Amino acid sequence: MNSTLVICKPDAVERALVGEIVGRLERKGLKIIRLELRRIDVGTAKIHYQEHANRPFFAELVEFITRSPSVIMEVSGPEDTWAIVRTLMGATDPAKAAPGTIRGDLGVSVAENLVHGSDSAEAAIRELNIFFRESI
Ligand code: 3AN
Repeated sequence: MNSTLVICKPDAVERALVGEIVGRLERKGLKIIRLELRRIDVGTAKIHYQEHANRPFFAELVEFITRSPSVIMEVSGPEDTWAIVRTLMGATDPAKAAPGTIRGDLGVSVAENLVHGSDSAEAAIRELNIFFRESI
């Protein structure tokens, strides 16, 4: 499995940064296999973020990811695509995200940090199955 799930979150769509983010993935050499503009529903958001269910920011996280459309993508590369995407994304906290990364260059908020990428090969399979059920 060399595909991973990438989401341009509502803040990225609202700020018209989808082209910038997709362009960075493409310039790196990754391929967009599927791409869909979709407002994520609350049920799907809770399943997707289930590992954070007990965190204090869970309600805020679900509210944010469902407030307006996201761009949901399957992205493919030769191997370990999830790890390549995570490097391009930068650290979760934009204060720690290195310049040159998506979050380091474009974001200032830990809650609204523009992009989601699966954090392991197993997570990629799980998350692609959530968002593109028919494809797995
Ligand atoms: P990443 O998105 O880098 O994998 P995670 O998995 O630790 O980061 O967190 C998932 C999402 O939860 C983040 N992208 C962010 O939107 C939100 N989040 C993480 N930490 C906080 C926090 N301290 N306050 C608000 N939202 C947070």
